[in-house]
Amino acid sequence: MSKKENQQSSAKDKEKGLNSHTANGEDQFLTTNQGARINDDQNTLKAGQRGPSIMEDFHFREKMTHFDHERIPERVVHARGAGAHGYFEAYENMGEYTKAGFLQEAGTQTPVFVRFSTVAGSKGSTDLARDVRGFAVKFYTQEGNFDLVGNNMPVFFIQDAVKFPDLIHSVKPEPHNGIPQAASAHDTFWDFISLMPESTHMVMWVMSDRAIPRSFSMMEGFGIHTFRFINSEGKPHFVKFHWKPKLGVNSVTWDEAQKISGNDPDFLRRDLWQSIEDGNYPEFELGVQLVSEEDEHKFDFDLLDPTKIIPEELVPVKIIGKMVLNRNPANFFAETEQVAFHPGHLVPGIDFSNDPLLQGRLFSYTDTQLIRLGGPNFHEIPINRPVTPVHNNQRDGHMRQTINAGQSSYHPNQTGGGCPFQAAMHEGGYAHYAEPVSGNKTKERSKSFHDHYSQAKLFYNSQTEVEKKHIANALKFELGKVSMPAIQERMIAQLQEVDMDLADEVAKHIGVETPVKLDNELNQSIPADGNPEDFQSGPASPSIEKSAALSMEHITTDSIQGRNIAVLVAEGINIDSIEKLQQKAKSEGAKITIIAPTLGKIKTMDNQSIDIQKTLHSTASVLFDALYLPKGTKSDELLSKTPAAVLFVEEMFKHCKAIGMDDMGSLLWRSTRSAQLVDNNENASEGIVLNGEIDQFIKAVANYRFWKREEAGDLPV
Ligand code: HDD
Repeated sequence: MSKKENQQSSAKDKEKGLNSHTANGEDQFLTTNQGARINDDQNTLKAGQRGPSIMEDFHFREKMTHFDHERIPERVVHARGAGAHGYFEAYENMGEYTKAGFLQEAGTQTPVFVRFSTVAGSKGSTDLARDVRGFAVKFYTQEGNFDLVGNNMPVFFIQDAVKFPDLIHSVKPEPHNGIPQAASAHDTFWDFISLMPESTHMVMWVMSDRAIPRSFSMMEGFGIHTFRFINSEGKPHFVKFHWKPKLGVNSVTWDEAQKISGNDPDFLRRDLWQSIEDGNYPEFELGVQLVSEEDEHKFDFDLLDPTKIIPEELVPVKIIGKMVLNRNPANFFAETEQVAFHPGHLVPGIDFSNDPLLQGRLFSYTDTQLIRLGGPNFHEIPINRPVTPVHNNQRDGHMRQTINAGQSSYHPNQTGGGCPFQAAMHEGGYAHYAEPVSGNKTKERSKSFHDHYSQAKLFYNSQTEVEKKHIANALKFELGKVSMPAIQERMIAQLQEVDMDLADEVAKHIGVETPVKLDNELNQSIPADGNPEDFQSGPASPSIEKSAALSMEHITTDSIQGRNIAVLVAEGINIDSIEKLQQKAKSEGAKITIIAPTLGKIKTMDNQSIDIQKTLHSTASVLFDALYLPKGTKSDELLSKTPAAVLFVEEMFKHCKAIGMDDMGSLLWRSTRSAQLVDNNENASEGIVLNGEIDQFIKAVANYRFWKREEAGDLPV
């Protein structure tokens, strides 16, 4: 078998491996765990029909005991998530930079399992919390598993892993009352952040709409840390990993996020599941930024500092492959819950840098799986198994599956003929990059990590006016919920370092007087014996003014794949345009949902009938990407008198989404305040298609948001 065939068969190997552990009760008898067939699963064994239950009922005891132990601890962070299977396909030979086998030949496919997640909320929290999203990918390569455990934002809050427990304690529900769930808008989070100037860059990202994505398939992913690629000659290159979504980067608004959280807390998980069921497979391209060892110090930031990006203007992103997610898990617990990622799962050709956040992570992930998955054998759980053989002298422990035959469980040995052998590098043995290191043992932080504001400013300056406005609104919401004035003041002082207008606007809203003088002593990230002067960040001076890649508005697509278009109807509707729209949407991977005041079938204008999928009470405008109003005199009149229908249209308008209609004289449309705003303000009319032109409407759906409407006037919804 050629190397390529070998790689391509690994997708099948992984599926086969999972299938061999997959059970399906179809056409089977109900049994106990010992395989005995069960005759009665409806009643416990009793002494007489109305008598006490009897201990002897082994079926009842086994069933109940298993149930009592069904729960495992949720992840301490990233507890809520959704997973999907798929494959990664390399575009070209990357041998010049890395010897990693899965990146050596165009067309090589590697099976992957991906888990997207929120960070702060517990397992049952809402998908649309304002939060970072986890983006973890497990590549089942022919050289073992490679895990790229990233987020949807390219930087992190802290520079050193020792602060991770503090960061997470501050954002989690407050310890005295357990409130709030899945929200950063509370005192302890902002207290910590305001005392950690290094978090300022990340705060800008988290306050942007990137923290409320429209879909897991419409967000970027980042490996964040600088890693190393090593080629077959041992030559290293620094590398940063990027995932670029085929569907562009889109988010919802904060008003929508809050309403979606009530209407469908599973919005993002459902969207991922449904897209895969519908055959609209989410796709991301993998990109790398490569920096030679010689260029390590040519930037005005430290490559090892995880609060910094390498602007794409300085080092372009080279696209090297794509990932397609094409299969839903068969069982949420077995796969999505039990999957165990680790940034230290590497293959030859990929290595670490000395980023102190990355180095600390290398300890945490195995440690957390030991408690979460109950022991040292979690690598044997089917979703975690590599497609390559596993042989070593690790033995025993809770729930061991492998039956390790033979006398020898140590190395070197004669009893086992010296097996299993160590692998030389040319046989694929992993050898760590021999980076020269020297220095005193010290807890100091490098001075090259002290600039906390330049890239926060670069990010803010790179946003469009609308994006800046949304950041300001997010800060008003979050800091407005903080009850301690001193915390609010410290945050305004941080914002002053980024942008004076932003700081002023937020300060005014929360009743803080500007300018606030930053009290250096409050920066408690300084060690006990440290001199505060040594830890002072200088004035923000980004080396470039703006970076287009930082604004979501520049990462768009013409595709309407994955979008959900609402169509409002009632008795007497004309279905001609619905059919046209349905065909067009389907051919482009979008969906339409027919919504009416009641469920069931309704009669159309020409006495046909159509099925209603949702009612105005069982759904909400915020769950859809665009709206279409077909004509029909009777239905239009009815809907115009239905307040929920009017609200639906107003909200669609307010959230700047495309609205199309067959007839600009639609009574429903005319009865909204949105229509008046459109009549009186040109800015408000963008994305409103009044002439029944389906192609024009579809173009507007692809454009997605028409932010100018936000300037046209507030709607009272
Ligand atoms: Fe982490 C989970 C991503 C810093 C400790 N992390 C976890 C997951 C993702 C990330 C996506 C969920 C994986 C899954 O779906 O199962 N973490 C990141 C990124 C970081 C980061 C991108 C910074 C660049 N993490 C970080 C630090 C530490 C941890 C600094 C501790 C020193 N992370 C953990 C953990 C978790 C985890 C406690 C909880 C569940 C798990 O590992 O499997 O070990």
